[in-house]
Amino acid sequence: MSGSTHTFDLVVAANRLPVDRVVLPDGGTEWRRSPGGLVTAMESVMRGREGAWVGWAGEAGDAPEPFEEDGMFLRPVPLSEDEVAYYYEGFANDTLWPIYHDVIVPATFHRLWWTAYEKVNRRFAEAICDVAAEGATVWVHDYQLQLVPAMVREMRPDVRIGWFNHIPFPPVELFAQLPWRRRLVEGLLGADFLGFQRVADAHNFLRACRQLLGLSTKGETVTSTLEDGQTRVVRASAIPISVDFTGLEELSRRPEVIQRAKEIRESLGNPETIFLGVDRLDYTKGIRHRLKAYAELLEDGEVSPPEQVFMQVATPSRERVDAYRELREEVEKEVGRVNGEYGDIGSAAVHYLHHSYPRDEMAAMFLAADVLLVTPLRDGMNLVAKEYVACRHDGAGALVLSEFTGAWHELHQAYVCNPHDIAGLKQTILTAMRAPEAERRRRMKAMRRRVADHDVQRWASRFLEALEQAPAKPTRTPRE
Ligand code: ADQ
Repeated sequence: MSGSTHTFDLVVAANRLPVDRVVLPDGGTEWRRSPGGLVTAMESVMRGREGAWVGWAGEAGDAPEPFEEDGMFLRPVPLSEDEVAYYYEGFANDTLWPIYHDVIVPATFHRLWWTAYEKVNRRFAEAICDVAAEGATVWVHDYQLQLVPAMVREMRPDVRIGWFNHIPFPPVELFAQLPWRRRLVEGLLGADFLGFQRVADAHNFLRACRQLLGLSTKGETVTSTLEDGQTRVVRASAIPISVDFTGLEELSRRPEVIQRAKEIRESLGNPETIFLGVDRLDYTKGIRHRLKAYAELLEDGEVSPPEQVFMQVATPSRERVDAYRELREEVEKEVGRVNGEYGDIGSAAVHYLHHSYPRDEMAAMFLAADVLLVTPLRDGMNLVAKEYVACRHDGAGALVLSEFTGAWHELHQAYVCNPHDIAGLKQTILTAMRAPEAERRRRMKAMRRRVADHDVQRWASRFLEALEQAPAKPTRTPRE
């Protein structure tokens, strides 16, 4: 903290704060650090720096007073009930999310939602400016806050602004559907550096600048002319996110986690093969396609319980948005049908778990699973795939991975699939299941090397380095 003004050299802004309010058995409440990868990554870059985090605390209504948690200054941003409905569930999750994920479900356009999005983005920008020290570095995250870079720049030309997109950036033909497309691009162009998961995402953004705003681009940079006639150059590059490899590996080596993995296998009847799916219950994750392929394999007699068992963990998500409610109903109906048809007493074909789990339980599931099925129709990265690889310190396990994930661009040794091609997906699942142990180990070893080398700490430091040097191309670090 610099003096009594409470300003910081590094300010991170994301829709959510990195903590959740938990109610204790005695009725009291406390803040608990959320276990996500972003928080871990930020921990490593905030260590030794004076850092603040601006975000929503997760409950509608008044925001708690700013507070400190584990050496990080947290500045809550309030959202009213209507703003949660219009800005968050509406514009972010029912307009932008479908457009940015190939319109797997149709996007909804409401001018009222847009107005709330603008208003909330402005509130975030003001909160950032409040806590940013002179010349601070501001790192804005994700599609909920695309107007924030330009708003902060207008108020605080002294700070450096970076933005990272955790989800895909859509092809211009889809992005162009948005009535507010120009405003979104202009919002982002307030940044010095824009980070994307894949090279294709950065290219899609640059193309939107050219085609929709008539701006000129060169390599990874786009140049815009300001009102005073001066030009600004912004760099847009791929900096793929990752996981805390060392932390996950350590966790999965713990004797109690290894023991728990054994118990999971036992409670499933020690099958020959455990297939696992772990996803937020989201239509982008291809859960329906996966279930369809698995149901057909059961029908074909290629897999059957108790020798093969499929465990699908589906985290509850966005349950107030219609498309998510419908997805949950469909998935649960299909699981019921498949179990009714192919399960037996004490031997279900599909184990469906609609819960959130602590990190150690997730690590035990990863260790217990012979084949992880990651079949999204579109996914910015997919951290589950990398977490699985990081947890397999035993070198075993196989990964079936959709070519429509960012992770596929790094994990080429996975068993690749196109989830739309059900026949192909079935074949890939069988190939992964039947592959010789040596081949599976060889593939896992290569993938582990990749994730160990490109972990989340490295992602964060690469992003900050690119931001510091933008619009110039960052000089390569010795590890690259
Ligand atoms: P998500 O769409 O949420 O993230 P993903 O990358 O898979 O997708 O991250 C999900 C996280 O939640 C993982 O860390 C996973 O372990 C955890 N998780 C899932 N189910 C869980 C459960 N039942 N209990 C506990 N934890 C669970 C968005 C983008 C992705 C991008 C990330 C990060 O959509 O494409 O990879 O941000 O940039």
